[in-house]
Amino acid sequence: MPLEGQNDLFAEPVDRIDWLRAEIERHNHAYYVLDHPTISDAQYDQLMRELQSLEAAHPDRITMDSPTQRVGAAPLSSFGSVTHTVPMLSLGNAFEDGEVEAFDKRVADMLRAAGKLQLDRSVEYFCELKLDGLALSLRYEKGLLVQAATRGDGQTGEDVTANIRTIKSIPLRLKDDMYAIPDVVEVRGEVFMNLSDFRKLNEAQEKKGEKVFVNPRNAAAGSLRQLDSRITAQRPLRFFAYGWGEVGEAPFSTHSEMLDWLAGLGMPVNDSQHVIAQGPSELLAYYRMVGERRPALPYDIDGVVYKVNQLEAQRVLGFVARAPRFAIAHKFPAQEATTTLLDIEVQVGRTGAITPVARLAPVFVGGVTVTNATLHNEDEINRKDVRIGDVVVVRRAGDVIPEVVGPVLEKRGADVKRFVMVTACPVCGSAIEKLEDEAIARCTGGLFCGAQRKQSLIHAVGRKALDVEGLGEKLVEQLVDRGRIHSLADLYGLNSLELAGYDRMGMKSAEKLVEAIQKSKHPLLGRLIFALGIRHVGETTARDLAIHFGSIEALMSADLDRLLDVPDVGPVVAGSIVRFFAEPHNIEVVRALQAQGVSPRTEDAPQSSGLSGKTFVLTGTLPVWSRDEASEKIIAAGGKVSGSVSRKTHYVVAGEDAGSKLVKAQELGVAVLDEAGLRKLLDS
Ligand code: 9MJ
Repeated sequence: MPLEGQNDLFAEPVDRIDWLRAEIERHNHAYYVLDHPTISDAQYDQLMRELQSLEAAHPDRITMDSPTQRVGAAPLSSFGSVTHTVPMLSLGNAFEDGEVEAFDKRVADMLRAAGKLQLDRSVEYFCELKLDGLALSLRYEKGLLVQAATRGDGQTGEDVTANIRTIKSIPLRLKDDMYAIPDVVEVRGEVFMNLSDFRKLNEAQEKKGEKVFVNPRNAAAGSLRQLDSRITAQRPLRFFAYGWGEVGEAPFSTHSEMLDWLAGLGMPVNDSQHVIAQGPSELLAYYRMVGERRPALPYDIDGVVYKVNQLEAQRVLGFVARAPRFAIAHKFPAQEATTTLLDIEVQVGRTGAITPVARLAPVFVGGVTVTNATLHNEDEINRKDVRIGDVVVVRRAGDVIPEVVGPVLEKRGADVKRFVMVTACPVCGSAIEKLEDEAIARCTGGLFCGAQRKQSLIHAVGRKALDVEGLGEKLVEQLVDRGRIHSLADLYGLNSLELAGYDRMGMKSAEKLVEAIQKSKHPLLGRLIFALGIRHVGETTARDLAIHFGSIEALMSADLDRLLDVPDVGPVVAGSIVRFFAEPHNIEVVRALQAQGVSPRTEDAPQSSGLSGKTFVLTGTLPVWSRDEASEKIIAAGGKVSGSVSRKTHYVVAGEDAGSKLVKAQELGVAVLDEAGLRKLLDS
């Protein structure tokens, strides 16, 4: 009998079980699909524990759609096979603009011939991202998830149901509050892993001494094909739906409506970055826009997909072989490729850091031909077990420096050689030192080392420092190699006549360069401090120091305590500055610059505004500004930009695809703004 009062509803544990299940899945949906948590982790755990104990007391009530069943089950000996009732198609590919134009022409011609498109109209396409994951088909019967299968050869795939149940964003039961659910609903989409989750997973794997994965796709594939679903349950897999297979009665007539319908059933749908476009020029514009945003996306994509939006038109167009005629994948240049590691050489950087560099057989990756890639440091080479002669995976994403991801072990020959770290600087012969808590080995030669001298000069004349236009790396190298420049101050003694004698320098460009050098004599103080190349002093810190001390003399004579008074300067930075000015040759550089007439202008403190002292974190893709642009504007208005959200964060500015930083902000109650909100704040 129900008791009196508020608990009436749940007087029977059995009712409470149903309520808990619905409640937990509601929170799962809010957290994993909508990216908008509605309760704290602790409250969620409490609901889960209560459900577990009720189910333990009533084992007859345990059902497959209970959230308690998402933890994984006993290992399988092999995967069963599943015959797809509607084949799982793959997509035709286009790489060149011309192929996209040809695709659109084929589609338009066929639709016109069938009387489905007027002569003067363009075809309407739904354009979406092409996730670089694994295709999956989910089968729901009477709303309940009964089967999950990989694509396989398109006709027959593998039964991965036990693994898929552990993915919290995939509903175990479809939501029926918006639509009546057909008896059979097959949802198709992509299983993938976010880049940040992938990195965390690899760190954890490494700590446990287990296999690290070369990329998110491999990690997702390995996790999906685990016979032990308890392991899959620990892996941060995600899913986005983009299509359907067998569906009883389909209440939609366009691809775009179909996605809305799937979202209404509780399926995760990628609702960002898609557009409806008409005709080939809009398709190509979309491709280029996504290409620019690609490096900032939280997951890997390998292209975009154009799909004819009208389902009736799709039906008319039909299929060729195993691909639909109504859709095409427009691929980006691959960000990864394999090639042979010919040798490993070391380079000496500005601060003496010794970086091993891979010399590679030329390979086309990320849209360019790559012959060198960084290997970061010795530990990294050992960790990745990369050997000279190996076939290696090379990655170049966006404008990021190409890197060697790892060896292809199956292709390792018998004659590969391990890398041996140098014990003396290859440029100046000085000893190499490696501090205990640092991964990086360093040449101890300081400015005695030609390599460090060159790099210091390149840094000092760079855009963010003294900004000497027309003085490139090649010229600096020649000037140092010929002994013409020993330190920065020597730059101011150069004349156009001698400069004109250097490679690729005419009299005109030499004169222009001398003018640029003279112009750089009066930089802002912060830029001059940055130009000195003090370790741990980036452009922002240099500016803070300039504002705080007001002159180079005051900075040079500051002790540790005075330095620690500067906002945002901690012991590491302060120690580095004290050590820098304790070196007589660094003082000499400053004196020599002064003797050449270099005198900086004082730095204006940012105007006191609503933003001074406020810390911002930027996340996701903003509609108009890039994150760099937004950062610059915040800093110019006196605010600070940080990379991680904490209780000290004042605002999180979130764009599309904001992920964990936004969740954290919501958990901590940090104010969240969009770009428009930020603009308002800046304007006020
Ligand atoms: C991916 N991989 O994101 C399709 N895909 O459509 C999207 N794949 C697809 N669509 C039909 N967005 C077959 C495959």
